[in-house]
Amino acid sequence: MKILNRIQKTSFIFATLIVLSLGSFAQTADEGAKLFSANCTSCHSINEKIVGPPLKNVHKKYDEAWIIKWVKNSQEFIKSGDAKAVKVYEENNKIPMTSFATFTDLQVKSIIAYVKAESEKAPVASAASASSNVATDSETETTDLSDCINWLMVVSFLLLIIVIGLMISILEKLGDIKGKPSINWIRINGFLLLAFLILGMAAVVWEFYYHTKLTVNAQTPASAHGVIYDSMFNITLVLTGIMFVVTQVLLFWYGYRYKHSDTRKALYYPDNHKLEFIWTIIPAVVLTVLVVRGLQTWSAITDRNQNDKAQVIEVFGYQFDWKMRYAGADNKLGAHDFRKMGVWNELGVDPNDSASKDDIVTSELHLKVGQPVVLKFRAKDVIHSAYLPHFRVQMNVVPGLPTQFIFTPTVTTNQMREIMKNPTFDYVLLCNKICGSAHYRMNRKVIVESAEDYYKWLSTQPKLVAENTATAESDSKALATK
Ligand code: HEC
Ligand SMILES: [Cu+2]
Repeated sequence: MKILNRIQKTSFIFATLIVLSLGSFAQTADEGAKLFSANCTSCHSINEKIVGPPLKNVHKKYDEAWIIKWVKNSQEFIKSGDAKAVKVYEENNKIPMTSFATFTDLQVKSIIAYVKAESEKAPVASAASASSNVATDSETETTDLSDCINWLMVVSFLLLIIVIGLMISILEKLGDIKGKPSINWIRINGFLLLAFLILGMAAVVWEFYYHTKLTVNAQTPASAHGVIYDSMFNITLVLTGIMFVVTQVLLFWYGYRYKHSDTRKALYYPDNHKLEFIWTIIPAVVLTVLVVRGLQTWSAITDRNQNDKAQVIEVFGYQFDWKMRYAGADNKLGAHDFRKMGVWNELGVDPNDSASKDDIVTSELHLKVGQPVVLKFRAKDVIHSAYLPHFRVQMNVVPGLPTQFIFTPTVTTNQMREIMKNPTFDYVLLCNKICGSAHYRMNRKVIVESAEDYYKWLSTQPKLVAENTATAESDSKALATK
């Protein structure tokens, strides 16, 4: 009995340990997922090559200590002459990887756990496709067959055109013999013009009906100025739309209605000053109204007098990601200098400037609802373009040329999720300028929330100077004294 009891107890302890360790494994992989998506996805994915190689099964390729060393500072590691490090570097055209010197060993381990978990997911999928081998085979067969059919169709289409061409030339020869044309080309062309008009207009209506609702402009704007912006867009669309319909109908209808006729002579009508005056003045007035309204809106949106009320956030663009810098309690961004950019200090913030002491750098853009915000843009390498489609915000991000955009977000992420009936919806910050091979990776989440939630989140983010640059400073001092 005693022995049984003991076995029961030990197995209970074992079970608890297993559950706990599994739990903590899941947790580290979870933490790793977050770190990975915030720091690595601009260059890496599990299965495809982006800037760096795919990381699938990288935990099998190297031991943990090697990966930790690599992630913390790959350049130093390569310089130290490690054979494996030099090899990856050379295989990847010597593109330097960002160093993550601030990561703890545990953080890198959690990323490895995540990569491991993701790597192990993939074989399951391929096993599934292996078991359905039969299906895959028949699938390739059908594609082969449909390839064949496609070619047959192309050939028969060409043959058809040749046959029609031959028939037409026979008909024309017949007409020559009879002395009277057997095909009335003028009539055919007239009807083709009319058909083109009707089909074209139907296509326009279809396109508007099906695709407009898929564009971001069909959604409620999430900023104060977005409402004016949308109304201007719609007014322009309606005016140009009316002009489009009127001119196209006239163009094609006249082509059909007044086609050549042997019984009618064209009227000679060289000019009419009154008419020309009217069709110059009306578009000129309409365009002036549109342009003036546009100018007014633009100067309201870019009014620098709003600066005092607005919260300052820096948006830093580089190949291929974004970083945000929050000005902290003083609402002043610390000075920056490209010469200070480095492993510890990606944004080149000057740690000696008192305004940088409370600056915070993050990978997500968090905004307070109803609070005017001025985004100050800075680029590290090439021209990028910050695009926040839901807020109707877009601004070039140019190296050496500060740009900014002031706006007020009015709809929180949660409210927008309800409006769109999509519980996973998120606002985005995109790059809208093709800036290099991984341009499409410049895609970061934007979260609009209450001031309360915002401060709660901000308080969990590390301060830039205290955490990173201070260490960098002491490091460089240590180096200098060496
Ligand atoms: C700026 C782009 C960039 C970022 C960001 C980046 N890497 Fe890399 N990584 C590379 C490149 C490029 C290589 C290939 C080696 C080289 O050229 O330096 C590489 C190689 C690696 C390797 C070796 C892969 C192999 O197959 O040998 C590992 C592991 C790795 N990176 C992990 C990470 C992790 C983890 C992160 C995020 C914390 C990260 N990288 C972020 C660009 C990047
Ligand atoms: Cu870009």
